[in-house]
Amino acid sequence: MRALARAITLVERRDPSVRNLEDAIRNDARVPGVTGFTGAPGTGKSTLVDSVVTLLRGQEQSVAVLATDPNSPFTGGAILGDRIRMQRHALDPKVFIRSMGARGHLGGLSLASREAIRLLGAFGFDQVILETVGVGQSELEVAAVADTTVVVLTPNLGDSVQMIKAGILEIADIFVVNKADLDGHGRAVAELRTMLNMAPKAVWKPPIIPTVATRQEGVEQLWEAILAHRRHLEKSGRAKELSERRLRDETAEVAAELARDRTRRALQEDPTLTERLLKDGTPYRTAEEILRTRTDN
Ligand SMILES: Nc1nc2c(ncn2[C@@H]2O[C@H](COP(=O)(O)OP(=O)(O)O)[C@@H](O)[C@H]2O)c(=O)[nH]1
Ligand SMILES: [Mg+2]
Repeated sequence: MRALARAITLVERRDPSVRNLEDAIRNDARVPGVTGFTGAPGTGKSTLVDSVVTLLRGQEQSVAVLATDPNSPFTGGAILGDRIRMQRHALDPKVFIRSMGARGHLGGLSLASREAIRLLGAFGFDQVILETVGVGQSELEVAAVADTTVVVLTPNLGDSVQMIKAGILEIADIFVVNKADLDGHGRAVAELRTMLNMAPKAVWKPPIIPTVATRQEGVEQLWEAILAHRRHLEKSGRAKELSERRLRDETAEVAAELARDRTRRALQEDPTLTERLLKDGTPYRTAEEILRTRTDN
């Protein structure tokens, strides 16, 4: 577990040595199921994830939770509230809980989580759960990494309006309307259903699962829905398509990262290059020249 935590720290920092990890783990072909939980802060994602972990442990499955926080540069540990909330799993060696930040650049979060998922697979984890904090870009990144994306809403309409604005409805494979113990829950579910019925017909129709995360209610139904979605991905050929697309996308993102690093280094190390750039004001030409002529990495 220490080794795993250390490796994830390297991945999170985008340390160049992660490239060597790849060779070490490539043959460990285990691929964990990856489920993303996303939604506005306070909707109950962490509570729900904790309940899902309990359910999975009851089935003897090992599970890793990565809580990604796009707002922190990187955290290297669990977000305090989540650590407290998930404390009951703290001593379970088959549960790994970790919060991850991105180093602030676009794509950093998805790159780091993809590599972390590979590591978790190599360490034998059956299931990986990603929880994202906040609304926006990070959620789209997480949806690109997860097999199944669960969008968590509550009877609080503000949440849903925010979701629609952020384009979150499109990325949902499953909707959870949590806090079913609160007033207005039935109405929120009905409104969501109406909204979904207006969407263009798709092969997969996202189900709406009501839950009370604090009482573990609806959690089994939620897991059933996740498994049903996974079966749908397999049967329709979409799973294969997604994993191939992910590898292509990831390669392009890694290439962009390497090129950026190489360019920064070249400009740092070569004062005449920098001088000419400043004098001519030609970033495109300079970048092309660096990528054509510099091969160190
Ligand atoms: N009434 C009610 N409160 C809930 C439920 N699920 C979570 N909460 C509470 O909502 C608050 C935010 O939960 P948390 O899991 O931290 O939300 P997150 O920010 O989405 O991870 C906490 O005080 C939870 O106890 C629920 O089903 N019903
Ligand atoms: Mg949380």
